[in-house]
Amino acid sequence: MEPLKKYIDIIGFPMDLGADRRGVDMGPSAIRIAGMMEELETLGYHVQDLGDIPILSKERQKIINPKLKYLDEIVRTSCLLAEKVEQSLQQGRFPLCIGGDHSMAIGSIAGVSAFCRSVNRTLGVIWIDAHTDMNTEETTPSGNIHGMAMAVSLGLGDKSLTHILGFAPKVQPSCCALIGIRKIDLLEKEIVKTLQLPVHTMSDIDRKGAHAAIQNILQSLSHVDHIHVSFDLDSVDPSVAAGVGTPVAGGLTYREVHLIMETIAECGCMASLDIAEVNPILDNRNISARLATELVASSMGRRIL
Ligand SMILES: [Mn+2]
Repeated sequence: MEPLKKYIDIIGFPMDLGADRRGVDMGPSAIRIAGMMEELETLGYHVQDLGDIPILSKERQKIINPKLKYLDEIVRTSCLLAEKVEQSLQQGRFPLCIGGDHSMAIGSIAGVSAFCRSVNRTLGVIWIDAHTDMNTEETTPSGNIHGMAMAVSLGLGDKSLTHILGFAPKVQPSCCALIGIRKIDLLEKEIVKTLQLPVHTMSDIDRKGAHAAIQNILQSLSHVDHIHVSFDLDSVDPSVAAGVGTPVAGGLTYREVHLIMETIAECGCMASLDIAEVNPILDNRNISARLATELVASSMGRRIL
């Protein structure tokens, strides 16, 4: 397992083309305003903010395929993000991607996977989310690409998405684990079952507890060399985080989600991280972005005592 990196690159990805509801493109600003950089510096990291990847707004383009909305711009910008992430890892730094809707993970995981390939490391992905994001253009009810990011990383879906940086899949199903899940579309369920994707639903957490669930995940990934965590803020209950892209009732509590992040930090195996779906328009005085910032700190080693 690779130890936590001392140097962090913050990469902003102000993307809202992957989702219907507007506002997540302001997520990177909200997270910066919440003090992400200062929080990490307090923990002793050297932080460099690489700024945002420029993305064309919805007003400046048309939907060509309603089953893959804004595909071209998402592919173009995902490539840019993937290259930035790969570069950051090549320089021995820790890429922290702040979004933006969860289609961001298509690019970030592509970059991490390309790096792992080049140095012969096995990649593992922990997907913390209310949704499995396992749709393809054939199963999607909405055509929104943020609901396809996990599937794309596993090599399922449109080739222009799955083959970013020229290869697929980016990660194997047995090297993934999903947690916080409570909403899966009907056809999406079939894909999840066929792939035997390790999914830890909210009812699993109700039964076993959040700590046991994340420990189980970390144990199941003990064979991988690099763990990428893709965190969708809608995994948290809307009563705690209202400012998210797609709120779903019955999510992780404030303490459960911190405990999950603290346990990931204890294992010392996380080598890259996404924070997605912060929507300041639906938020109340930036509470959700502040929570996102705290959770990053917990995952990077902040302790109560
Ligand atoms: Mn998601």
